[in-house]
Amino acid sequence: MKKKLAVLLAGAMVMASLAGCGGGDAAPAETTAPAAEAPAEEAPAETEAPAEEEAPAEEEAPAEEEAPAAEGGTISVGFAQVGHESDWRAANTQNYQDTFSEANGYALSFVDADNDNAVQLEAVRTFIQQEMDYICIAPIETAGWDTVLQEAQDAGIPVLIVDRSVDADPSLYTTQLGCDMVAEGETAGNWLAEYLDGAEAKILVIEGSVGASATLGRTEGFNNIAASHSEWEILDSQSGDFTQAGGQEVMESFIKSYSDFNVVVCQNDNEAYGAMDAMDAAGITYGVDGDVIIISFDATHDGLQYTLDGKINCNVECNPLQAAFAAEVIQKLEKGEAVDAQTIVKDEAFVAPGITSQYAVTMTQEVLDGRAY
Ligand code: GZL
Ligand code: ZN
Repeated sequence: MKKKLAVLLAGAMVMASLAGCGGGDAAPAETTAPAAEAPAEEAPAETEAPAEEEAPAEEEAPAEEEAPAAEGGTISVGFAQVGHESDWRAANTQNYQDTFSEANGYALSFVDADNDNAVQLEAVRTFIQQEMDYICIAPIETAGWDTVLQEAQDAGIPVLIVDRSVDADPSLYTTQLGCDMVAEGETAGNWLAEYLDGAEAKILVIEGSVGASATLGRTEGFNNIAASHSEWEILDSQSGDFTQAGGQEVMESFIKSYSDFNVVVCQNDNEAYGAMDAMDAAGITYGVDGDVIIISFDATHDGLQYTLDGKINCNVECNPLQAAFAAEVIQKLEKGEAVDAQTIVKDEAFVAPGITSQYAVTMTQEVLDGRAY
């Protein structure tokens, strides 16, 4: 059967894998048993987004995908990547290039969209014209995707939304995979509440790129917790665009405007490095022995080194090694198997030595040495 038609039928069997919500009940087995095969002429079934009250299953990284069956030939994959704004992004890109290698049976067309929405949309349209077997998109922003996703679907090309998420009809793409950004924001807030133990907080937030689901989710999650702490005040929140230069620039402007802050939330490690440079220049101390608490996200190697050194108090991980999940989806579709509509990539949090927390692992050299990125 022509590859595209086989994939369309497989798409018809796409199911959401829902894990039971909390409360100790064992999560039901993932619903990966394919529905009755839809007749060829039917469009793929709607891949209902998981119902609000049920969370998709959290996944451990699947084992390295073995090379696809020789008779399947090379699988062409177009990947429209956000850009090269951060260490996290570099690790994520490397992981995709290592996984979707020729040796593993893939022909990867990679576009670094340099944080430019127009470039990213253009890249996806080019992949459609080139009749890629699959398209992966790490969306710079959540908005503006319905039209081009419809074009890809009309062309019979399955789309995987990776790393971040889109504000589009879920039936327009095959799967979404990435970390739970709202949960990451809530972890940061819960840790801060535990650490402050009722003490006042005057908080500055250096947000990620405007309109990115990582920014929106981390902001929403942190604010969910801040809402129940009247002793906290969020003085200001500005985008540092997930870059070190952006973090430094925003922190310099914050220092000019505010003198009484005692918490800085940086929505990724590179912004935290920039914020630390700005505070160093202004003679402001931070970390476990300083006046200002720093919370960061990503838990990249250097970010965890700063956490181990006590410069960053809490670092919430977002695992960039996600390509194996995308390869698993593609391998399943190649075999006509059902795939999950959403995959949440597990992550955790880390705190500086001397801090113990129910929400995070206390950093040690062994923890740092044991990290994969
Ligand atoms: C998170 C990812 C974010 C990282 C930043 O999944 O989208 O984008 O937190 C990166 O480092 O720029
Ligand atoms: Zn409180």
